[in-house]
Amino acid sequence: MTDTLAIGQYTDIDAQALRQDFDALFIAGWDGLDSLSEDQRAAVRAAAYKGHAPFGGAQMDRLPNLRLIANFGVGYDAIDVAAATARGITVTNTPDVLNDDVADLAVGMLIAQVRGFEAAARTVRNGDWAAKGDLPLGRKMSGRKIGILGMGRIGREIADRLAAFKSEIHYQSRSPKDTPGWTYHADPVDLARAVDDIVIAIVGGTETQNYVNADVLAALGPDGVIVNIARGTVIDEAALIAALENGTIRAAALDVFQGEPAVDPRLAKLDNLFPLPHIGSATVETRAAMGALQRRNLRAGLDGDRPHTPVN
Ligand code: 8YV
Repeated sequence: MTDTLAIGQYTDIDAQALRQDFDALFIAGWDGLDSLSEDQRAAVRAAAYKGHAPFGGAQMDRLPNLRLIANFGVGYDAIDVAAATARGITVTNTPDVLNDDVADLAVGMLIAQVRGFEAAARTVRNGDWAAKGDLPLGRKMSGRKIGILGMGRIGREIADRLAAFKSEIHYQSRSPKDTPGWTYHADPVDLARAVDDIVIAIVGGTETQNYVNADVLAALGPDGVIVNIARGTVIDEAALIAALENGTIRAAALDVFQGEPAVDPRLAKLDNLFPLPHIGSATVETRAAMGALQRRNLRAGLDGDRPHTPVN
């Protein structure tokens, strides 16, 4: 009986590797646990987890011999790490291998909204360019003051890229970091007041729920663009919808949403929102690297070695 349970939607390549290297048993989601026998559940020592549905104590208790949860992704806010630690379960994630992709996406989304790419593309597609002529002007991207919320590994990659756009970088995080002259703010409202645009790169979870609220949006102001590549929970979506509707801020670009993949229809229909379906790490190269790191963690954990990238 296999000791590895793969939970979630895997690509054919990852599924094949998990089958070949670990003889993994697959379930698409938590409902699938019911289809396993008690013996199959008791045999599971390692879970390869992919997805954003909560993985809490209740699920862990149905796998009584679970010792490792290897998450496919850097963010592990879906996993109750305290519950895992209390049960002697190690949790791992896939940091660093996706930093470039997520940072590239964040910068692309920011430029798209500062210059107004989406509205502009629409006028070519619907004939408005020929019928109505030129659009109102966008704003110059180079030289804007950008605030990064969260100066972790991904935040730093975003800031490094923006330096090439002659941006003045400001950031807010729990404590000041060693940076090449970027300006630290202890408070997100102070950050918003000091910059033109904000890129959100903080971790998700209960600690950062609605961190970007109506006060932050008001402080950013009517020329500001917000980009979120972190987690949907980090923005108060009701406040964002109001701010986009009444011009409190100019535009937003979101790769993540509260309750995704369902998206609030009021948000989805706003012309000044550029929405993407959580594709930050979605490239062939990066997803291959994430899968490989997940499997290295699984191998180490099952062999009784310390995994490569543990979070507890
Ligand atoms: C997802 C992500 O893991 O790494 C993260 O934290 O949010 C993504 O890369 C990916 O969508 C697979 O679930």
